[in-house]
Amino acid sequence: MRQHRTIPRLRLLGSLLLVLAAGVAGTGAAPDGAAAAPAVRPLGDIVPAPTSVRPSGSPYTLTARTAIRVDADSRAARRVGAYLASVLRPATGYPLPVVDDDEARGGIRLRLDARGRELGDEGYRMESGRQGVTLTARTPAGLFHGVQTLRQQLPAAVEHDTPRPGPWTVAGGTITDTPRYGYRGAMLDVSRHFFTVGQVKRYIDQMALYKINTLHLHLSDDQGWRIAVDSWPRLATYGGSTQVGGGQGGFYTKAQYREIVAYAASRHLEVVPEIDMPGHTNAALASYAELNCDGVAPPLYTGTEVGFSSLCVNKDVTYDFVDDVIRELAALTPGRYLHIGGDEAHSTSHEDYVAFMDRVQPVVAKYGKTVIGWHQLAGARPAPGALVQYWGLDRTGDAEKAGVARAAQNGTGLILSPADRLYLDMKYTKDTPLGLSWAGYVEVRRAYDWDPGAYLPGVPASAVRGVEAPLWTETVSSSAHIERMAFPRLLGAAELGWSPAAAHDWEAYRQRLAGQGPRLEAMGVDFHRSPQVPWRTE
Ligand code: NGO
Repeated sequence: MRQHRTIPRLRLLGSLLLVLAAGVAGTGAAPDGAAAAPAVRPLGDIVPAPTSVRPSGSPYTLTARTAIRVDADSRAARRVGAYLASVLRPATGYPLPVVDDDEARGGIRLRLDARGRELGDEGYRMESGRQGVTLTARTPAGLFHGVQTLRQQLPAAVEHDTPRPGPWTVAGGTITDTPRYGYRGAMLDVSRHFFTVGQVKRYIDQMALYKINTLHLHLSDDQGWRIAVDSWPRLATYGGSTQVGGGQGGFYTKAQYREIVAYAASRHLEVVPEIDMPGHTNAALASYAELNCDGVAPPLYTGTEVGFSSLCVNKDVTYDFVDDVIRELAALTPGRYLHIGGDEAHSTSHEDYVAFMDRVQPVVAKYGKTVIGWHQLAGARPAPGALVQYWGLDRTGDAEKAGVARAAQNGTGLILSPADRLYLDMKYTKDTPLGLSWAGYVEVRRAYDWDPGAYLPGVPASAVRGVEAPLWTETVSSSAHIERMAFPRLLGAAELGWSPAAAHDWEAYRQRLAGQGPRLEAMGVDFHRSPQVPWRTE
């Protein structure tokens, strides 16, 4: 109910504030009226849309004396404070010391308060007024998401890495905000093209700004194996030695992989590693002849066909291999999930596929992890607690959709990644230079304008655990490419995952999205300037 009341109010007050903000701009004008100060961004004019927004009172303006105050005994709050300072210091040029709560007054206060039940595991409240801004959350993740809101309420110029003039003003009022779904993911395919630790970190930072909390890494496929496995070393050293188009590929050492996981954790993202099987395994089959039914290793593969490779389902060594790989990967994974792929096993019979999944899923459980599989797993016997990731499209047959719905009715959780909505590798239009188009063209509106809660017929709403935007990289080979395809569509996925269904509104969304243009620019992100969005300048 609360959502139904607050959202229309948000819009109304939003427009009111735009008018007010114009007034504020007027007061900053030079005598000749030439140089207007920048307007204050209306409270709630952010992505994803918050649950509840109540503008009131005066704005807060950061100064060179602003401190970031944290509870004296909370290292977790201090870490979030240090992160906030590192985000705000370069553009403001202010020192922004992180201090114990009682050492300063006013300014920015970060409070962890275990009693705020209504804020859940990831929610926060932001209260701002003349004296300062207070963020309250039950968990460090909630505080961190609150920090992203505070950041987006500041002018876009705050994203620059060199000093800008300001002023750095946050509108007054209260935002109370909790996510719709606990799983809000983005996937990066590091197999078709390899991406360095630095490139992955850059993408993680961009995800965090929009409250995405899961990074799914597609670590193996026909074209490359990207994670070191001590018990089967050639997987990485040989299987990782090329990529689509024949480039040199690469792989993560265990230390590098841990670095990615730790960096993601510092941004409150959980990493979900995927080893795709039994199909999409040419890199592994090329590395070890014994994994092939005929005992002959195929050559490495650098094309973009799918569905031609399969592990040998009837050989025992296959399960030694799977056990070793899952054991070593689980040991690198503090997160709950291990993704075992299972898509497009066109070279495996249905019977073999089911038998394979019956043997492999318990191995994931044995090493303490929960299975995620692409939705073809629904056609086998998903293990108790398993999640399936739906990647079908509008034209997917009813029988396939019904199979997924049946699994959901039987307790299997769903992550929604419809290819004709959330695949970030689909072209925006026929003129998009990068990307594929097998699922059609996916412009910004199409990516955003659907409801995950009512998407698949017959699926109980409680089965939907969230959404994920996959970026397959057959045509994507640099950070600039990633950003061209992910932005701005990733923001739509983030909003579908976070914001209440009652806030879903294309008109309102495209206005807020327009305000993210200058922010992405300031971050050096060269995004797709969709004509569907009235991009702003600041
Ligand atoms: C499919 C296929 C991938 C491709 C991708 C390209 C899934 C789950 N399997 O999605 O191998 O890279 O399409 O869009």
